[in-house]
Amino acid sequence: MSSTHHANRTNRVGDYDVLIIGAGFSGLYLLHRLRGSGFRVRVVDRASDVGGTWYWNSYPGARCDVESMQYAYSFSPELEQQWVWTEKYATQPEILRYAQHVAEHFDLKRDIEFNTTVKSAAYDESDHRWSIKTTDDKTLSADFCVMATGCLSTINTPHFEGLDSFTGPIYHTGEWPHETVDFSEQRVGVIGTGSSAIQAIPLIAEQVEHLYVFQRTPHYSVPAWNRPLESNPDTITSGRKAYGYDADLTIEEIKADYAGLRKRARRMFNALAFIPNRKSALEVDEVERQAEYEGFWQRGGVVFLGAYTDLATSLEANETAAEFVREKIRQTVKDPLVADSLVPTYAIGCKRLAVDTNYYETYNRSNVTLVDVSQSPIQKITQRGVYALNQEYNLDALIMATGFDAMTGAMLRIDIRGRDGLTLKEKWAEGPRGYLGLGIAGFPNLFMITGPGSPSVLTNMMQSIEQHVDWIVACLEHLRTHDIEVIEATQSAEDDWVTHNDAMADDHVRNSCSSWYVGGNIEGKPRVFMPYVGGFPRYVEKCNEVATQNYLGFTLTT
Ligand code: N01
Repeated sequence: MSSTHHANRTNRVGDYDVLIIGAGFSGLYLLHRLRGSGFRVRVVDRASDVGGTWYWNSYPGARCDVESMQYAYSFSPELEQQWVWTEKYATQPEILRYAQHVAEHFDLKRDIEFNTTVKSAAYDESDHRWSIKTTDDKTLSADFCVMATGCLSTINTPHFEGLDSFTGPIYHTGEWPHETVDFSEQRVGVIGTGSSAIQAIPLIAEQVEHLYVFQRTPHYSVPAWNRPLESNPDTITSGRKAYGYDADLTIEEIKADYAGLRKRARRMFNALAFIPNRKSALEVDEVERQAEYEGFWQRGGVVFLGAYTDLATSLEANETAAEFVREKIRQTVKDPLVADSLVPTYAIGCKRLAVDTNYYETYNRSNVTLVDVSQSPIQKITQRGVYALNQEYNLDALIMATGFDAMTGAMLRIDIRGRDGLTLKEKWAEGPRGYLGLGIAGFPNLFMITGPGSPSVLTNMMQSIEQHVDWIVACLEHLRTHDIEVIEATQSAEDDWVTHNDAMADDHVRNSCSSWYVGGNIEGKPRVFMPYVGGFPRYVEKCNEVATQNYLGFTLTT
């Protein structure tokens, strides 16, 4: 650090107080905060610009499924007032412009190295420093290293026999080209029907000659009812207002008390301001239940799962909501056989609920074919297309909407070595282990932002990112003030946290199917429920308690 004990090496080129890997929303905010606090910081990112996930996921239809007024930083009231979101759910280009605006406004780019991929990160016990090596053989070192690598940033391309033989272009939604891809008059195949596919399919279907969707598991989706953000309070319908949702406040109303909205959000399980129903789905009769689900359906968005308190905790309660959505699918999709294939049987919200515009309606188009590979997997990819159900589907282009090696992939693709040469790969062989999703025993002076074991992907990521960054900055300031060189999670604190996590997730509805939350989409990945399912407020309380008790569960060494 730039204080006393490391003063002799602070002027060496490539030496910093803190290295941050990733220039997405985590890395940007952390850089801003640490620089403001006098730390010497360097950020590296493999992309050629800021934005992280919003840089890479530029496929048609990509948007955030958290409302734009809430999916924005809260740390700067000036930024909150200045930026104008144009739609209820912002598009990927608009979010990327926001990230670029933040980088410009706070002059962040001068401390970021783009087009720089980290291949290894090693802790040197002799001088308590991290040293990272990049693929272009550059070395950077620092007292602390922070993995701001994102939860969904390592794409998953499943192994299909013959994939290399396909003669047309293959795209992945998670690494989409930045130039416009024109599919007009083409036969296009999409493999996968998760959130990315659900956003892309309706738009691609409008362009192509024919779209073939290869579906292994159907996904639940609720409507977005996306709309321009009105700035005139009078245009909000009284019905929606009466429902009392924060989402239906106008821009002016929110900006008049943005802090209030954030405060309400932080009290919520998923760090999203909305008004949930406080009843159990099982304590009301069928008529009331249907009316409530209809109200949430008409409101749209992921908060559908807030229609009752027990949709995430009781499979019986969950089934009532699941059946409501299944019925909506049956009503929307005209061909009953196609509708049957699109109806999921598992619990709703177990895989992350998708939010769509015209997804199910798209299957009523004559140029869209659903290929149900649930009973018999895709056999191979040929030169000309996809071979499935003993038939070749001839394609001009193939889209992999096959998701990510979530939560651990981005860290494990870097060769991370901690104390005694322990590799993270070895440490996480049976699944990720860490303390609060912030620190890892055996890996001193290394922090994660929204790592496994924190609520992260189950919450509004912006709130979780800010909470982690604020915690880490306060921690580093504390270490500097007290001349502490090394901080490391203790084995017992980590074990207790992992046990607590597992116990919370044990009977949870989200743990009742296969999904990327449990690594189920990656062959050979150990099944562990990775995000913390105990909710944002409880988690924050624990983090604050740890900090106020002199970083309880961490050893601090001067
Ligand atoms: O990925 P997914 P995604 N053969 O893993 C299928 C966030 N996100 O990119 O379910 C055939 O959900 C797989 O099938 P199955 C959001 O958190 C946010 O869509 O494993 N199919 C599934 O259908 C989301 O949850 C937004 O049986 C194969 C699909 O590929 C997360 O990113 C927008 C297969 C993958 O779905 C990931 O979403 C988009 C195979 N071998 C995404 N392997 C926002 O709005 C996999 N599949 C913010």
